[in-house]
Amino acid sequence: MATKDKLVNFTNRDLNDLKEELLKKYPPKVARKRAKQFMVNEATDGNPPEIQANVRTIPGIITMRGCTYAGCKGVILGPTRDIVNITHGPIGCGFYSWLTRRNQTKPESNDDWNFMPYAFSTDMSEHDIVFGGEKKLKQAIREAYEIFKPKAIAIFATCPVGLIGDDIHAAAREVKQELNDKGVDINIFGFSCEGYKGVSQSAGHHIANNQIFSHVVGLDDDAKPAKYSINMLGEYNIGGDAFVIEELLNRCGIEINATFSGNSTYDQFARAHTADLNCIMCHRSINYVAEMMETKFGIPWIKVNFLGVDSTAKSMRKIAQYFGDKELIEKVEEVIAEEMPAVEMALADIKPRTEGKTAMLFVGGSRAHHYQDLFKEMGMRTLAAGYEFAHRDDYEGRRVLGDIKVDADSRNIEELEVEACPTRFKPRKTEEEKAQLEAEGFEFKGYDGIMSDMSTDSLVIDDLNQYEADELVKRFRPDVFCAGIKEKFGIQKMGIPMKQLHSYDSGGPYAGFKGAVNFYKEIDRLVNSRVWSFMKAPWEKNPELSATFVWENN
Ligand code: CFM
Repeated sequence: MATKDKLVNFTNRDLNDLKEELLKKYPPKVARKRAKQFMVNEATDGNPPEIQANVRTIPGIITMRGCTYAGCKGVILGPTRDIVNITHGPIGCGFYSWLTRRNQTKPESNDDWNFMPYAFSTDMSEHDIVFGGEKKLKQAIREAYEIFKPKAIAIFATCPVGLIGDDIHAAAREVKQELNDKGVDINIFGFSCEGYKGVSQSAGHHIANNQIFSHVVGLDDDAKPAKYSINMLGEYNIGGDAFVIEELLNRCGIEINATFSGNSTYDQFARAHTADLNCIMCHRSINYVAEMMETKFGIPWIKVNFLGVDSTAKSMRKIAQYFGDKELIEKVEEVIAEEMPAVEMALADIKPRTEGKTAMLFVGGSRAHHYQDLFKEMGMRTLAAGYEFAHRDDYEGRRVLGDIKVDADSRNIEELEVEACPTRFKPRKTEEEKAQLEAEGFEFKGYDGIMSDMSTDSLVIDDLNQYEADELVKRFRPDVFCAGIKEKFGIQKMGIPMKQLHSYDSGGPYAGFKGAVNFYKEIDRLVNSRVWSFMKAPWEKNPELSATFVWENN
């Protein structure tokens, strides 16, 4: 690989030149579109540049994105252990979405079902596509009930289901009625999350949240929340992150009433409306639920981040400040103080080796941002970052929400009309209490985008593709590249360590204080190992071969 061109000590002019050079490879129309999604992070009037996001990937580009079904079934519903998730579609959709995300769960007893290791599919075949698959779907629901007797069954539509028009919602209603009539207490609902429905996974998150909100949240009015009861939204327990966060908060006396959806259960969703605060970790995937719960039940929401030591401490203090009790505020400080020595010891060891190293992060919707805190703590610089499917506010901050153009693809996804519940709406704080908190610097419903946290001489790129990823690696030779499994081996073959930030490879947890220490150690190991520099592609060992590798010579 050409290392002679490596960009070091570059200026924004160099970055703009690089952008121009890379875009030249595209046909003019494509280049014009990419130019709006590939930004040098230069601020004007203190504001980050406007980026185009959440629009269709240009055909022909090898995108890193997934599909709407993946966002709905895999991301949002995947981590809930006691709902039987049936994929209505060909077996491949069910198989490839089966346990591929490392969301962990911990059943509380032997009676506590965990359906996550199962793959439920209607296994549609040509006959069902031609003559309709509803009969088979209803049969599958009945069969799943007979065998497992779950509290709930969810049905997910794949692409062919939308194309042939099977009505999964009617099938769900019919079998639910049939079972309810027999005295069975079961909830059955469907998700019209066909893969093509939106431009990415993001549409699937929205569809999933709408249905969970409509069919489950608020069903259990008997739940008795603890004194300091919160819901954790947008934390999916990848590699055990949610376990670390829960343990940390429990030690402070804060109870997690429901998680959406790491280590979650059906009953948690049903009682979610009884908590006193919603904390949002990954805003991108779940802001809808927080907004709807605030309108319907009066629960305020705040943004939190448990990735990075400073962010973890800040989030814990913010929750304590919200409840405002001296006893809780002191307990939180005590727990932070207990955790800090191990963090300081780890940093003292690894920082001399990681300081000054560089990273690139391209992940779905919020990790490319959140993980920068951990790199900062190690003294590392983020050269380039971006999301697969986030929206403009995730880049530029919530202030741009009103300016986001609603296009046909977004209009395709239903927006629920939610009103205050006549009997259960209960504001958790009075307007005066909220104003008082805000006067103390407390922020409700607030988050800044990735851009304002990144240096002005970095690149921010939406929906990065294979060609651009390869070029970035060749030009910058970062010390570590963070993305997902699809990118992993291409990057490693170029001699650069690659860390999966979706699945964490086999590592984690990385959340909270203990997770931060794990992450520091892992990155130290990667950026200081020489193993990847021994990688030699066949054409490097034997230059005559290079003529056969057209992409290398273009
Ligand atoms: Fe939120 Fe996530 Fe992410 Fe995401 Fe995802 Fe994920 Fe992700 Mo993979 S919910 S947006 S849809 S933080 S699965 S746990 S790692 S792309 S950055």
